[in-house]
Amino acid sequence: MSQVLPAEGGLRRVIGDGESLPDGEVEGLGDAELLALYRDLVLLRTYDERSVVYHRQGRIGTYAIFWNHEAMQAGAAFALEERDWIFPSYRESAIGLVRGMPASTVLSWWRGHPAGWWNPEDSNVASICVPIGTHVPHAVGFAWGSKLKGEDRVAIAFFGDGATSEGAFHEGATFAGVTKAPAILFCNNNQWAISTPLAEQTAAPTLADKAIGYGMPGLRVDGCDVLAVYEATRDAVERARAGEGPTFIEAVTYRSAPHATADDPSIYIDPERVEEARESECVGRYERYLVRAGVLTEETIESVKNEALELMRAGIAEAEAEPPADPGLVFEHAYADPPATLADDLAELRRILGG
Ligand SMILES: Cc1ncc(C[n+]2csc(CCOP(=O)(O)OP(=O)(O)O)c2C)c(N)n1
Ligand SMILES: [Mg+2]
Repeated sequence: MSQVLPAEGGLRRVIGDGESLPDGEVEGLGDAELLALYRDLVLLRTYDERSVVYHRQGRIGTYAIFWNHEAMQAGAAFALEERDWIFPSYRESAIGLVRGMPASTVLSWWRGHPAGWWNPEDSNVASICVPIGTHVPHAVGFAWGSKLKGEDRVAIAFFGDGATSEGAFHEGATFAGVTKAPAILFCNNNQWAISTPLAEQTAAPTLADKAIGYGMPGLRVDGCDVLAVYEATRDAVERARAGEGPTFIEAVTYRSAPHATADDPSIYIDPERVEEARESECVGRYERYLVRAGVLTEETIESVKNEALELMRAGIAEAEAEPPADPGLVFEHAYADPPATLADDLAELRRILGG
C-alpha cells in the first residue's frame, strides 16, 4: 500500500510581489493559456461585483459574495477537462461561467426563477449546494461511479473551512480514501464560517492535516495565487487520473467581503486583516504578474473587462425578460400526496400575487 505523508506545511506560491518576492512560472502554460485564465478571473470578478449591485437594486435575492475567492475557483477549474465534474457550494455559484454557462442562468438562480435550474449534464456542473458539505459524498460517489464504469473523469467538490466539521465531509472523505475515487476535495479556507472563526472550527494546526486521517495527501496553497491553485489542482488531477485516488487541497485566504448580502461582518471580523486581504486581492495580483511578464497590456485589460461587463448586462436583461414563474412550482415536487389544504393555500398565494 502506498504511504500517505503528512500534509504540506507551507503555502504553495507562484506569483511574486514585484519587489523582493520573485515571480515563478508554471510549466506548460503559454501566453494563450495565461490570458484565458485572466479572462476567467475577470469574468468571475465582474459577475460578483455586478451581482452585489443587482442585489442592492432589488433585482436578485440574497447573494453569497465571492469577492477574492475567484483565484481558487478559476485556478482549480482551469486544471480540469470539460469531461470532469464540478460540485459547487453557494460560494462557487457562478463557476459554470468558465464552462460557458450563460450569466442569465446563474442570475436566474439567484432570482429564485426556474430558468436558473440548469441541467448538470449540459456543462458537467452539479447543482449549487446550499447545505454545508452534503455535496462532498455526491462528488465522491460520482467519482467512484465513474471509476467503476471505466470512464476517465475526475470530480471536484468545493466547500469551506466550516464544512470540514460536518459529518457529510467526514463520510465523503472516508469513502473517497477507501474507494480511491478520482476526487478532489477543495477547501476554500477563508477562515470564517459566517461569524465562527477557524480557531473555533478545529484545533488542528491546519485543515490539510486532516487529509492523512483519510489516507490522502493534503496540499496547502495560497488561495489568492491563481497559478499556485492551478498547479496544485493539476497535481491532484494527475494523481486521480493515474488511479492513485483523492487529494485534499486547502486553499488559504481571508474572507474580505461579507458572508453574503444579508450579513454585517463589522461586528465580528478583524477590519485590519480584511484591509490587508483586499490590498493583495487575487485578480490585481495576477494582472500585475502578467504585466510584469509582458503578457498583458493596458489595452487588453480594458477590453477583457468591457467584454465581461457586456456579458453581465446582457445576462441580467435576459434573466429579467423571463416571464414570471408559476408559483405552483414551489409545491409541485414537494409531496407525493399533497395534503388537502394545499390547493386552498396555492389559490390564496395566486390571489395575493394577482395571478
Ligand atoms: C448543514 C448546514 N448547516 C448550517 C447551515 C447554515 N450556514 C450557511 S453558510 C454557513 C457557514 C459555512 O462556512 P464555510 O463552510 O466556511 O463556507 P464559506 O461560507 O466560508 O465559504 C452556515 C453554517 C447550512 N447552510 N447547512
Ligand atoms: Mg469559510
